[in-house]
Amino acid sequence: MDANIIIFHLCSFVFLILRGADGDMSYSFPEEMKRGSVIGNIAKDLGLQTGALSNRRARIDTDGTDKRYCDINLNNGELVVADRIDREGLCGEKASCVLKQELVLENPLELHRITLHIQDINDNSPQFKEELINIEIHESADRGARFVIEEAHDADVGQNSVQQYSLKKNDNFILAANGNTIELVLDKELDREKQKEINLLLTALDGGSPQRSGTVVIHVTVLDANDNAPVFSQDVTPNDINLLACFTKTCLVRLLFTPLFSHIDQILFECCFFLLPW
Ligand SMILES: [Ca+2]
Ligand SMILES: [Ca+2]
Ligand SMILES: [Ca+2]
Ligand SMILES: [Ca+2]
Repeated sequence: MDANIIIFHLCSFVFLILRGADGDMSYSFPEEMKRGSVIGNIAKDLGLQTGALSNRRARIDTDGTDKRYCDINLNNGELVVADRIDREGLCGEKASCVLKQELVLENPLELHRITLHIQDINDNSPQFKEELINIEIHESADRGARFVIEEAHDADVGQNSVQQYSLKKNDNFILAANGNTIELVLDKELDREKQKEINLLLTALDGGSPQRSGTVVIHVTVLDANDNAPVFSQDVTPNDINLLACFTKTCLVRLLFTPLFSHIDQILFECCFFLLPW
């Protein structure tokens, strides 16, 4: 190949790269826009006559791995949404979500990078892993005792993710939320003999507009503690005691004369019998 031709091609290559770098375009728009929604106007942004786009067979290319998310309307130069752009599906928990596309023009060949910054919208609600959380707490638990509750998740990011929790007013518990740690705090001691089970309603709220929320029921089973002494159901009179003593004594005498009663048992029994205050 002629040296001049090589130099010419080399210069063209440098020219293309420079044109490409100079003509990069960047657009920022929300996820989930309908197909055909307008992102921007490429003809205007590149300073081209509208007819130039179809004359130069303008098209959107991908580098082979990226899907084609936008398209050009050759009649008016508008860049439009070509496929669903779901920020959660594309970028997950990343704070920034960027898609790269490429505009190709022919005669002469030009490449322009198109950078799409996808903004999050609040299209997901906070969700708890379970619909019902079961916990067991002893009635002897002290006031101030804390019980960790699993946090809620929201697929959106930033303000659109979970921002706060609220616990429906109840007699025994308040809520303590510190970052991702959610705790029930015992504010008034439990009494199993008064209430064996308590249902609490916990709500997680995001900071989006409109705000979205998710709820979970916390079912508390109050476990028994030995906090009551046995009591007679009615007053016991001296006559009741005498009757009981007489009955017990009769049983013991019968036992004493049972043939199977061993010699040692008899001695022990006689000691107890004579020690009893009857
Ligand atoms: Ca989405
Ligand atoms: Ca979202
Ligand atoms: Ca959300
Ligand atoms: Ca008890």
